[in-house]
Amino acid sequence: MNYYQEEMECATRESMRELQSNRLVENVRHVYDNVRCYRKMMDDKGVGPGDIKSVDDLPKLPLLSKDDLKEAYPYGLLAVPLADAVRIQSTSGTTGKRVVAFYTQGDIDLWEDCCARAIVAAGGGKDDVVHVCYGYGLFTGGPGLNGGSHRVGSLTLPMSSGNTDRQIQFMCDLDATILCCTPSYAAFLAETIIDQGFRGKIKLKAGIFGAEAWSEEMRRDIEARLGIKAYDIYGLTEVSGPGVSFECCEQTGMHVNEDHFIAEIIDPATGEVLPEGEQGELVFTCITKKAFPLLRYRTRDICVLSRKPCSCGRTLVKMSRLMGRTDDMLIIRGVNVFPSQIETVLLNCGLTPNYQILVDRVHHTDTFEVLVELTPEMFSDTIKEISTRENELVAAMRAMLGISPKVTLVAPRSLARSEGKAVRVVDKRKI
Ligand code: DLL
Repeated sequence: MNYYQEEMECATRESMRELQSNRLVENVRHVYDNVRCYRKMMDDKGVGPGDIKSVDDLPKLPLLSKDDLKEAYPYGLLAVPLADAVRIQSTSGTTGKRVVAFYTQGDIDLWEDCCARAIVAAGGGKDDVVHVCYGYGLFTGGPGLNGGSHRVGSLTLPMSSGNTDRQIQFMCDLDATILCCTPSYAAFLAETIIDQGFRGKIKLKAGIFGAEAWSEEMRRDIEARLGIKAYDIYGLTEVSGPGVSFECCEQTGMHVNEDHFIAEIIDPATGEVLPEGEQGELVFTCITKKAFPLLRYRTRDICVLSRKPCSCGRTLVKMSRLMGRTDDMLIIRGVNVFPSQIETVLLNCGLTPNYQILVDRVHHTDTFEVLVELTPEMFSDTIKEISTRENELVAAMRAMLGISPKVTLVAPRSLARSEGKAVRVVDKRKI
């Protein structure tokens, strides 16, 4: 079994808790002393740094939300002198609000270590050629995996996103073995590689895909098309970037790098901490970062934590695949709908994960339509066959969601492809 930092990845529960407690006490003091707005939040809650003696005291600290970050923009949460900060990264702004995160050189080093753990867990080593087509620049995907790949000593291809033909040419010519990109771009690359007859020329063995939700069915589909093992990777700009957690060979959830980030699950409505195994909102506390060390940050991501022993030998707690976000959950005619549920239905019915959800409100009633691409093989079906297929999809979606959308099958390749995160939902009700 390969580990990048075995001592941390396979630590006993007791030693990890002790390490976390020591680091927590130190970082709470650091934040209290250096971040005025969080000090005020602690003072308002009547809690001081002296009240935090171990991980058990974590729930005493106030929760921090994205709105707090917005209010503190740009420098309000910077916890070190500007002279010690060496870089910023920023969110893609999918919810319309940008967040700027700061890093010291030490913060970047530990972030790259986290990404290196993910690459090694996916079977990467010095002899590998790591093809990174996450975006570079403000987005954390490219810089994070690039840095991790350097740490591992792999040959790194800093491709960034875009120019699919060039991506495929480099992948073939340089014998890339590990592909890093969003799952939707991996699916598009797979489609193009097969169409252009390059399937026999690629040497990929693994993919490290994250930054957006994807289903188990989509994983199996990409694995089969590219002949690889596909690993999930999770992270968010506010907490550093990719590598907050990563998947191992068991592929049953992502190990959280607990020596750097403490994970909790809370009830999104009440803020109460939920017991292990219950589904709720993921909250992170950074215990090693210095420039932007968020404490009890609400991610809005919904998942479950599990400490069930893992066959890979890692003892780091595992978070499940995300079940959605508290803010991408659509409420259509009063029913909760997550895009991931629709994706599962499509893949179960033999379709591709190329779809778009259109929601609108007409005469005070929500309209709900799903555009779904036909596969090239289905495109030659008769109108009757296509209409039967639409009806089957409506029934399968009704069974999964409890409400029926209008399903419209469209021509293969007619929905826009994304090189980064895919746009799955067009909700006109908000406009
Ligand atoms: O997406 C960081 C990243 C880059 C992760 C590359 C993995 C790979 P943000 O742009 O700040 O950062 O978006 C963070 O994306 O709160 C989740 O909602 C979502 N997300 C990230 N990874 C996953 C994943 C990067 N594996 C937000 N599965 C997070 C589902 C994910 N959603």
